[in-house]
Amino acid sequence: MTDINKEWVLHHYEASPYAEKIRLMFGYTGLRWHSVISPPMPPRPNLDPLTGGYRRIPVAQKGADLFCDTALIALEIARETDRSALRPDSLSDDTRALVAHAQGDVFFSVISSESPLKVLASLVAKFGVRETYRFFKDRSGMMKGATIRPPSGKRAAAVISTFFSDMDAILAGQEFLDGENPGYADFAAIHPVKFKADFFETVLPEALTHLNRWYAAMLALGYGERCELDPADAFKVAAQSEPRPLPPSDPHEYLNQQVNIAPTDYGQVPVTGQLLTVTAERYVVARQTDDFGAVHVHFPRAGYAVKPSTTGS
Ligand SMILES: N[C@@H](CCC(=O)N[C@@H](CS)C(=O)NCC(=O)O)C(=O)O
Repeated sequence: MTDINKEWVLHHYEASPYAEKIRLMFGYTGLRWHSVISPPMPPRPNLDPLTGGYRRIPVAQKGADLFCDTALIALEIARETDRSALRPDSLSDDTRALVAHAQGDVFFSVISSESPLKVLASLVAKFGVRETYRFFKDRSGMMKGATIRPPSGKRAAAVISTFFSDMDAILAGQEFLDGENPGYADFAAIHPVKFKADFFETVLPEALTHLNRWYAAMLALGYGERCELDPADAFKVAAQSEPRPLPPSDPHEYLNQQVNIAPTDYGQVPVTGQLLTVTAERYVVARQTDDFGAVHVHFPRAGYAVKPSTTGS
């Protein structure tokens, strides 16, 4: 008999590339997980009450602990399954640069490398006209305050084709980016590739045989033991659980204060809570809620900024 309060819940939507990174990690590690489907854009009444408004997908939950950002979720999976190769900090300098490129310029170029008409046709086919309009409005709003400038047009097309051929060249000499077995880099690099293939229903260039072989091997990892869960049950899990014990904190100027924490790159919607713990790898804030009691929301240190808040949680 398993205890759902101690198992992974993933808040995601099927078409989310970053969620695919984690779903495949669940497949590789053979973990059992519960899937809660979120809408592809806010409002997310099934998730915001838990996180306090973090706007990106995916979010992982275990009991009354919420984990934002796939870098931190990967770290949790690596620790739980004793696979250090899944840790983001296990990468060599070269592979770290490849991952940053895959999840930055390549990820954003997937859409911007195609003609606006083709993008529109794909979106309308998936969402219908009304939702496509909402989607454009949402994503352009999300990118308004962004500190990154995604490539567009010809430059974006070149980013994609160069990335594919660079990957093919690396994979000519090794099974996976991490060597004989998949590691963090493989999961971080496959999601923009799959995004391109799925979104535009295209196949990878046939001549890139190593890339194709790796792509098939990665997808063959599957998604582990996935069980569907109603959002209300994920709420119950949080309400029935206490946040897990925290590691000792490093000193921090805002420790124990009410803070706003937000990504520094895009989707910078802040989460407000009491800053409980700061370690080399993460920030943890506590939110006191009427519906679930205390929940702890975890963020990676890298790519997130903390500021004092003047409002309550
Ligand atoms: N650094 C984040 C990036 C996540 C991200 O960009 N997710 C996309 C979906 S794949 C997103 O949240 N888009 C806006 C949205 O879904 O509201 C992570 O690793 O989790």
